[in-house]
Amino acid sequence: MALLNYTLPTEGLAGSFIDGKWHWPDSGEKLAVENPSRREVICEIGRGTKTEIDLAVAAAERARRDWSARPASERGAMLTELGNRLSTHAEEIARVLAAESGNAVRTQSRGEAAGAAGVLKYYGGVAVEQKGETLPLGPGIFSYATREPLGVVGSIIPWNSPLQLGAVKISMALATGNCLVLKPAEDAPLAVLRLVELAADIFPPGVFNVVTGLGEEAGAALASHPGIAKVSFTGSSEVGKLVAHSTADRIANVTLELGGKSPCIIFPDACTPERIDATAQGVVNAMRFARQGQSCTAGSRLFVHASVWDDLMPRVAEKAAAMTVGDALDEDSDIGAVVNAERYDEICAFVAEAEAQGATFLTGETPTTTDAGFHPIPTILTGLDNSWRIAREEVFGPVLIAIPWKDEADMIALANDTHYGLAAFIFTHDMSTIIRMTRAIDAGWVQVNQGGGQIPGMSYGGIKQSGMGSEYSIEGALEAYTFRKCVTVAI
Ligand code: TXE
Repeated sequence: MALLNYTLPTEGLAGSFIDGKWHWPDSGEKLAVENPSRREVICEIGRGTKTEIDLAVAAAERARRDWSARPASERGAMLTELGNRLSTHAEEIARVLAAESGNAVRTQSRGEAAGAAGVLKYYGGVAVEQKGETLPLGPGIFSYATREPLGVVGSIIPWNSPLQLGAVKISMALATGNCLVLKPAEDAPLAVLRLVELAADIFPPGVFNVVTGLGEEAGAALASHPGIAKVSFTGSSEVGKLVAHSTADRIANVTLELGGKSPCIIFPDACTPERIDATAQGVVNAMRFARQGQSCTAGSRLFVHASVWDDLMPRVAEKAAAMTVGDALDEDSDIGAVVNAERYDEICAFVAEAEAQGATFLTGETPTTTDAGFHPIPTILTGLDNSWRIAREEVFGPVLIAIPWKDEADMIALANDTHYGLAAFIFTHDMSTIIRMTRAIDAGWVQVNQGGGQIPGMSYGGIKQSGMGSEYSIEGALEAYTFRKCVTVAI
């Protein structure tokens, strides 16, 4: 099927990739993948279940000893090759990504395709850094430790950055000598499947398997599979807890990258006439308005010093309101569509509830459910209480709540009054304030005077209910995907 300059493995259908071959579920059952900008079905994927997970885990198990015995440089070269192929096909894959996820092609999907290639190339390069340790115990004895792969890894990814997260999970597992069974999100599996096509003749059969299907079927079967030594999950805190329970039942290793409710904190010195425009833009970037707010790091709680509120907030509201919302494949769109009806309706419900509780709109309005695409409007709310649901739960939509502050200690207490701890954004140019605030805020990643994306090489992960373990760096991969095998030799 020619789809947006993109050809799927099978005519209009895409199955799983197991043991180096495309596989259609024996049940023949399918799931439709919809373009959320247009509400039209663009492809059908196989509804894989425990049967496919069992086949994939068995294939990975057969492949893993040979794979882990290969030189790290060889494994790294394969990841680099996949990264190069992704770069060559980046435009085509970015369009698939925009069509299935709703992330606008110009502002988001092209950057994600480039970022995913960058992740593969980074891990391709650092795979050789899987170094061990030695212990000087004296003349009669020598001790060392090697970093060994855990075995077969099961990775489950969501739909908000499917290609980038697919690249992260593939890279971290394979660079460290593990084999992988990956389950993409049912809403946005196609860019990942295209990546699989590119990878098909690079990796030996069984090293890298993908099973498409529903979370509660294929996902749950993967997380609870006794042959899976480690589960790496990115998604909601709710499902993250289910995954953690299933791994606890068999004492398997787990990495969780869950939600966030990140504070974005503005100090007066970031709002001088020369700086205020960059600060307003930084707030818009940190909030991830261009990603429909569907980012776990989104700086969705804005704390603005009361002395600069009247100067800054109109600028932030103006920038948000000026963003063009439209079809994700339209080059004019800054903002695309929310991934599906359920997520869209949830955003509508959050905003309607806050409005009923008395919140004021600085821009935006309560969205209404639509038969056209799921296009949300950038919305900024104020006049609310930290106990409200909109202030406590992850909205995962372009909805920013703004709170004025005067006393720093009170503001810090509010900023930390959340069960999440993924990211924080601080806007100030005073070094003492930067150091004081980065120490005070509970977050895995603090950005100062910017609202950028993840960087290969820099560990990324949260604390509290935002998860455990870190990704994007070789250090994170070694900690989370290997164990130390210690050896003591009497000489
Ligand atoms: O996520 P789910 P949903 C948050 C965000 C969003 C909310 C719900 O707040 O509004 O979660 O999104 C698979 N066992 N984030 O419902 O269900 C599922 O198939 C094993 C933040 O889409 O967690 C998909 O592959 N797997 C987040 C993946 O889990 C299961 C990104 C994520 O889906 C499963 C996404 C089960 N029982 C949502 N149930 C982030 N950290 O960025 C589902 N899955």
